[in-house]
Amino acid sequence: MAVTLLTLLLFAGARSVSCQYNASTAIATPSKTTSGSSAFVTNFELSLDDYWDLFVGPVSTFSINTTVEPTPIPSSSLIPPPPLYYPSFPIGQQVPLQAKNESWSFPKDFWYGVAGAAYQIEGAVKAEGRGPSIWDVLSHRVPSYVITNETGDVADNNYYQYKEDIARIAALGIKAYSFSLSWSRILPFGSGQVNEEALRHYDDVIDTCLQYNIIPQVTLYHWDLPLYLQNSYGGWLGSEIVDDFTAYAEIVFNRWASKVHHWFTINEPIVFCGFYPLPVGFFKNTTIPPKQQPYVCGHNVLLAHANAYHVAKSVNSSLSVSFKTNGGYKIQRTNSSADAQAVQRAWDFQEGWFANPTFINGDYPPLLKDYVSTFLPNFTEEQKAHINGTADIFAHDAYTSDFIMAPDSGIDACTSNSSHSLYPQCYNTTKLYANNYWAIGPAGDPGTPWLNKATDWVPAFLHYMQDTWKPKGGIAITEFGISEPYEELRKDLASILIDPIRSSYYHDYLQAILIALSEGVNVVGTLAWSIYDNLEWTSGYGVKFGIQYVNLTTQERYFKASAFEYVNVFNVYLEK
Ligand code: GBH
Repeated sequence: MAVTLLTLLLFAGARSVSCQYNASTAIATPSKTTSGSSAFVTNFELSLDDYWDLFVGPVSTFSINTTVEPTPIPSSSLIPPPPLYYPSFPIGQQVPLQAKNESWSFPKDFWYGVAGAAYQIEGAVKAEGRGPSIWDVLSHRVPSYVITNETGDVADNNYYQYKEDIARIAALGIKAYSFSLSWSRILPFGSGQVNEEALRHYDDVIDTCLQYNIIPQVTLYHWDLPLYLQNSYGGWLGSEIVDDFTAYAEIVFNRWASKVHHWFTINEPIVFCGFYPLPVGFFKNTTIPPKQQPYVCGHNVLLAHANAYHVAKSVNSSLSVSFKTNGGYKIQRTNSSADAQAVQRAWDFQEGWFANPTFINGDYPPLLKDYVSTFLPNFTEEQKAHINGTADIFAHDAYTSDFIMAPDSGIDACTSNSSHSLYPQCYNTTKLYANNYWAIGPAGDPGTPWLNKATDWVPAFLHYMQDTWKPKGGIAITEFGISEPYEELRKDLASILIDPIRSSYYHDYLQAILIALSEGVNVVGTLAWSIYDNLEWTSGYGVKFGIQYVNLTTQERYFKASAFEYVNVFNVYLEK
């Protein structure tokens, strides 16, 4: 009976609608048939829980799952390690060598801090309304995308232990803490409904920094794209991302502009745009050719970043807002003109990709433009003006340097052949020096073949950045660090905590910055990567960058020797 009644009502409703059309419209309107599988789309509602279950599945949790108050930092844990440097002829008690060069100093307001990023440290991935990000899928569903098949489900449990984490770096004497916001906590589906619990969480992270006199520095996007945006329109490959990122930025800047001065919009677009094409079968398909995808991503990144910059400035014009880019010094392998051209290609395809538009002229550097203008729309004059000038400091993640050379087949044979393995960049790199016998410097862990300690090249690099991009607010090294070789194999705490390669990396890198400062380069801050060992993306937890060790079974933290080395250089050289 009920069914019949309902049927009748529906029928009556339909009839009343169709009555509103006149006869000719009714005839011209085709019946609802279509063909080609791409023409059929779904349109149904999924709750956040359904969405998790469908795309990610069960996640792990940790026993500490409410916010923990910090316990006092035992003073015994703040005793520095035995000194690494001794005078040539130690007399009696050994004392560390502090051969201070009196012509070097860090300016008083130089900020030195530590950095981390949401997916790598937070854990608590389903807590308090967080929506899934692409990294939940990559780690849970794509076999061996993280080579160890580990996930960020628990990570360093920072979501609950952040008070302790902030108290610990304050106890060391560190001045700044740089972290990223999880977009899919704040907007579980990437746009639309805001999750108040997430806002309150980050309120407290920021307030805790201020309470401990730590300068909070906030990145809006460190690669953990809300899954829904990837599924809806291909994430950074879709132009819709520009408006969605802008709306997210509005929420963030309106909430925290009064408490946070140092902002970074987007972390290392070269890297995450390079993740495209994402593994087939896990996300929405795209028809954009694989080699073009990184640059389509980059195009949207520039527009999204520029919007976010202007949003921030409209909220508070005194904020410091920048991109975070990455790269390294490019050393010409030989003095051939082919290698000189290769070096320029490398600058244009790495630093220049985002630095030229934001610092120079709102447009891509010439050698990159030769390639991307074959498929990307040119920026309009209006867009160029909108993009140019949208970085207050040159915030660079500068870990290492490379020798650069032309491809064996020559540059032209590469640029004219889209199936060349080095296409479209068409330059080659090596870390090997002098007949491929010596590395550029001590190697990091075998899990990071891209990383050697090459701190000798840092002064030249800083000069190059200042001379080329002329950042008004100076240069900050917003990530630097090294994976201590084979650290994962050390099983007893005593051998884990002394990390000599990392310690000398920070010591020498900071001295290289002091040299550059003394030569007139304006360096304003440094952020050590990382606050502690964390999920090293596709390498899992075995590759360690922390200046603190984390026991992942108990979630206890321990200072490594490098933490003291890092702070010590400032104790010696910071202007009082
Ligand atoms: C940073 O990227 C990231 O911002 C941070 O999240 C990460 O934990 C940290 O580095 C340490 O890796 O394997 O040859 O394909 C640094 C820049 C870009 C360097 C990707 C390594 C991979 C080179 N990284 N790159 S390769």
